[in-house]
Amino acid sequence: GLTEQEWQKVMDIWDKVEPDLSLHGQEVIIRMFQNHPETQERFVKFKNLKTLDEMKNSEEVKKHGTTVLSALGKILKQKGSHEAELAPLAQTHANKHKIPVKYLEFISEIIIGVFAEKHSAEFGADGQEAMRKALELFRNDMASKYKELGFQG
Ligand code: HKL
Repeated sequence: GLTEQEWQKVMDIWDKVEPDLSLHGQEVIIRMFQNHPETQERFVKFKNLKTLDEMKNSEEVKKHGTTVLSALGKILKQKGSHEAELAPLAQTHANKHKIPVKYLEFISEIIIGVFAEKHSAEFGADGQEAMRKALELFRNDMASKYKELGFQG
Protein backbone atom coordinates (compact mmCIF):
# COMPACT_ATOMS: atom_id res chain seq x y z
CA GLY A 1 0.00 0.00 0.00
CA LEU A 2 0.87 3.69 0.12
CA THR A 3 1.81 5.75 3.16
CA GLU A 4 -0.48 8.55 4.28
CA GLN A 5 2.11 10.97 2.86
CA GLU A 6 2.02 9.28 -0.53
CA TRP A 7 -1.78 9.40 -0.61
CA GLN A 8 -1.53 13.08 0.23
CA LYS A 9 0.69 13.61 -2.82
CA VAL A 10 -1.81 11.75 -4.98
CA MET A 11 -4.64 13.93 -3.64
CA ASP A 12 -2.58 17.10 -4.16
CA ILE A 13 -2.12 16.36 -7.84
CA TRP A 14 -5.76 15.34 -8.17
CA ASP A 15 -6.73 18.76 -6.82
CA LYS A 16 -4.86 20.30 -9.74
CA VAL A 17 -6.41 18.00 -12.32
CA GLU A 18 -10.01 17.99 -11.12
CA PRO A 19 -11.00 21.54 -12.15
CA ASP A 20 -10.48 20.53 -15.78
CA LEU A 21 -11.15 16.81 -16.04
CA SER A 22 -12.30 17.04 -19.65
CA LEU A 23 -9.07 18.64 -20.89
CA HIS A 24 -6.94 16.07 -19.08
CA GLY A 25 -9.24 13.20 -20.02
CA GLN A 26 -9.31 14.11 -23.68
CA GLU A 27 -5.52 14.28 -23.76
CA VAL A 28 -5.17 10.90 -22.01
CA ILE A 29 -7.53 9.13 -24.42
CA ILE A 30 -5.98 10.66 -27.54
CA ARG A 31 -2.44 9.86 -26.44
CA MET A 32 -3.45 6.29 -25.58
CA PHE A 33 -4.93 5.87 -29.09
CA GLN A 34 -1.84 7.40 -30.70
CA ASN A 35 0.79 5.51 -28.70
CA HIS A 36 -1.15 2.22 -28.59
CA PRO A 37 -3.45 2.06 -31.65
CA GLU A 38 -4.71 -1.38 -30.60
CA THR A 39 -6.56 0.32 -27.72
CA GLN A 40 -8.64 2.40 -30.15
CA GLU A 41 -9.88 -0.81 -31.79
CA ARG A 42 -11.65 -1.69 -28.53
CA PHE A 43 -14.14 1.14 -29.01
CA VAL A 44 -16.80 0.67 -31.64
CA LYS A 45 -17.63 4.37 -31.38
CA PHE A 46 -14.02 5.54 -31.87
CA LYS A 47 -12.79 3.13 -34.52
CA ASN A 48 -13.76 5.58 -37.27
CA LEU A 49 -11.55 8.42 -35.98
CA LYS A 50 -8.50 8.48 -38.25
CA THR A 51 -6.58 11.70 -37.77
CA LEU A 52 -5.41 13.58 -34.72
CA ASP A 53 -7.71 16.44 -35.71
CA GLU A 54 -10.71 14.14 -35.80
CA MET A 55 -9.82 12.93 -32.31
CA LYS A 56 -9.36 16.46 -30.99
CA ASN A 57 -12.68 17.54 -32.45
CA SER A 58 -14.63 14.58 -31.13
CA GLU A 59 -17.02 15.50 -28.34
CA GLU A 60 -17.39 11.77 -27.66
CA VAL A 61 -13.66 11.40 -26.95
CA LYS A 62 -13.82 14.36 -24.60
CA LYS A 63 -16.86 12.92 -22.87
CA HIS A 64 -15.28 9.50 -22.49
CA GLY A 65 -12.05 10.99 -21.15
CA THR A 66 -14.03 12.91 -18.57
CA THR A 67 -15.96 9.86 -17.34
CA VAL A 68 -12.80 7.75 -17.16
CA LEU A 69 -10.94 10.30 -15.06
CA SER A 70 -14.00 10.92 -12.96
CA ALA A 71 -14.26 7.18 -12.22
CA LEU A 72 -10.53 7.04 -11.49
CA GLY A 73 -10.77 10.03 -9.16
CA LYS A 74 -13.52 8.34 -7.14
CA ILE A 75 -11.28 5.29 -6.77
CA LEU A 76 -8.14 7.21 -5.79
CA LYS A 77 -10.02 9.19 -3.16
CA GLN A 78 -10.77 5.91 -1.36
CA LYS A 79 -7.00 5.62 -0.71
CA GLY A 80 -6.97 1.91 -1.34
CA SER A 81 -10.33 1.01 0.25
CA HIS A 82 -11.89 1.01 -3.19
CA GLU A 83 -13.63 -2.36 -3.30
CA ALA A 84 -17.09 -0.87 -3.88
CA GLU A 85 -15.92 1.33 -6.75
CA LEU A 86 -13.54 -1.17 -8.30
CA ALA A 87 -15.71 -4.29 -8.41
CA PRO A 88 -18.24 -3.06 -11.02
CA LEU A 89 -15.43 -1.60 -13.15
CA ALA A 90 -13.47 -4.87 -13.08
CA GLN A 91 -16.64 -6.73 -13.95
CA THR A 92 -17.33 -4.71 -17.13
CA HIS A 93 -13.71 -4.46 -18.22
CA ALA A 94 -13.27 -8.23 -17.84
CA ASN A 95 -16.56 -9.60 -19.08
CA LYS A 96 -17.83 -7.00 -21.50
CA HIS A 97 -14.87 -5.01 -22.85
CA LYS A 98 -12.21 -7.70 -22.23
CA ILE A 99 -9.45 -5.22 -21.51
CA PRO A 100 -6.08 -6.82 -20.70
CA VAL A 101 -4.11 -5.64 -17.66
CA LYS A 102 -1.42 -4.60 -20.12
CA TYR A 103 -3.74 -1.88 -21.44
CA LEU A 104 -4.35 -0.68 -17.90
CA GLU A 105 -0.59 -0.37 -17.65
CA PHE A 106 -0.53 1.72 -20.84
CA ILE A 107 -3.15 4.13 -19.61
CA SER A 108 -1.45 4.43 -16.21
CA GLU A 109 1.82 5.60 -17.75
CA ILE A 110 -0.04 7.97 -20.05
CA ILE A 111 -1.97 9.48 -17.15
CA ILE A 112 1.28 10.15 -15.31
CA GLY A 113 2.86 11.62 -18.45
CA VAL A 114 -0.06 13.94 -19.22
CA PHE A 115 -0.36 15.17 -15.63
CA ALA A 116 3.40 15.73 -15.41
CA GLU A 117 3.36 17.77 -18.60
CA LYS A 118 0.44 19.94 -17.57
CA HIS A 119 1.57 20.42 -13.96
CA SER A 120 5.34 20.15 -14.04
CA ALA A 121 5.80 22.57 -11.13
CA GLU A 122 3.48 20.69 -8.74
CA PHE A 123 4.05 17.14 -9.97
CA GLY A 124 7.70 16.32 -9.32
CA ALA A 125 9.48 12.98 -9.15
CA ASP A 126 8.05 12.15 -5.70
CA GLY A 127 4.52 13.01 -6.77
CA GLN A 128 4.89 10.91 -9.89
CA GLU A 129 6.21 8.02 -7.83
CA ALA A 130 3.23 8.24 -5.46
CA MET A 131 0.79 8.33 -8.39
CA ARG A 132 2.56 5.38 -9.98
CA LYS A 133 2.14 3.38 -6.76
CA ALA A 134 -1.55 4.32 -6.52
CA LEU A 135 -2.17 3.24 -10.11
CA GLU A 136 -0.25 0.01 -9.50
CA LEU A 137 -2.50 -0.75 -6.55
CA PHE A 138 -5.56 -0.06 -8.71
CA ARG A 139 -4.20 -2.36 -11.42
CA ASN A 140 -3.24 -5.16 -9.05
CA ASP A 141 -6.71 -5.13 -7.54
CA MET A 142 -8.27 -5.09 -11.01
CA ALA A 143 -6.06 -8.07 -11.91
CA SER A 144 -7.20 -10.03 -8.81
CA LYS A 145 -10.83 -9.37 -9.72
CA TYR A 146 -10.14 -10.45 -13.29
CA LYS A 147 -8.82 -13.76 -11.94
CA GLU A 148 -11.87 -14.26 -9.73
CA LEU A 149 -14.01 -13.67 -12.81
CA GLY A 150 -11.98 -16.15 -14.82
CA PHE A 151 -10.61 -13.52 -17.20
CA GLN A 152 -6.93 -14.08 -17.87
CA GLY A 153 -6.43 -10.36 -18.61
N1 HKL B 1 -11.57 2.56 -17.94
C1 HKL B 1 -12.08 3.22 -16.86
C2 HKL B 1 -11.02 3.52 -15.95
C3 HKL B 1 -10.21 2.45 -17.76
C4 HKL B 1 -7.90 4.21 -15.61
C5 HKL B 1 -8.48 3.11 -15.95
C6 HKL B 1 -9.86 3.03 -16.49
C7 HKL B 1 -11.17 4.27 -14.63
N2 HKL B 1 -10.87 1.20 -20.37
O1 HKL B 1 -17.41 0.91 -23.54
C8 HKL B 1 -16.68 1.17 -22.62
C9 HKL B 1 -15.29 0.92 -22.54
C10 HKL B 1 -14.84 1.43 -21.30
C11 HKL B 1 -15.84 1.97 -20.55
C12 HKL B 1 -17.12 1.86 -21.33
C13 HKL B 1 -14.20 0.41 -23.18
C14 HKL B 1 -14.16 -0.23 -24.52
C15 HKL B 1 -13.08 0.64 -22.28
N3 HKL B 1 -13.53 1.24 -21.13
C16 HKL B 1 -11.76 0.31 -22.52
C17 HKL B 1 -10.73 0.64 -21.62
C18 HKL B 1 -9.32 0.42 -21.88
C19 HKL B 1 -8.70 -0.20 -23.13
C20 HKL B 1 -8.59 0.72 -24.23
C21 HKL B 1 -8.63 0.87 -20.79
C22 HKL B 1 -7.13 0.87 -20.58
C23 HKL B 1 -9.62 1.36 -19.85
C24 HKL B 1 -9.29 1.88 -18.62
C25 HKL B 1 -13.44 3.57 -16.67
FE1 HKL B 1 -12.59 1.83 -19.50
N4 HKL B 1 -14.31 2.63 -18.75
C26 HKL B 1 -15.57 2.52 -19.31
C27 HKL B 1 -14.43 3.30 -17.56
C28 HKL B 1 -15.85 3.76 -17.30
C29 HKL B 1 -15.91 5.27 -17.44
C30 HKL B 1 -16.64 3.06 -18.39
C31 HKL B 1 -17.36 1.87 -17.81
C32 HKL B 1 -18.44 2.21 -16.83
C33 HKL B 1 -18.73 0.97 -15.97
O2 HKL B 1 -18.47 -0.13 -16.32
O3 HKL B 1 -19.23 1.15 -14.77
C34 HKL B 1 -19.43 0.01 -13.95
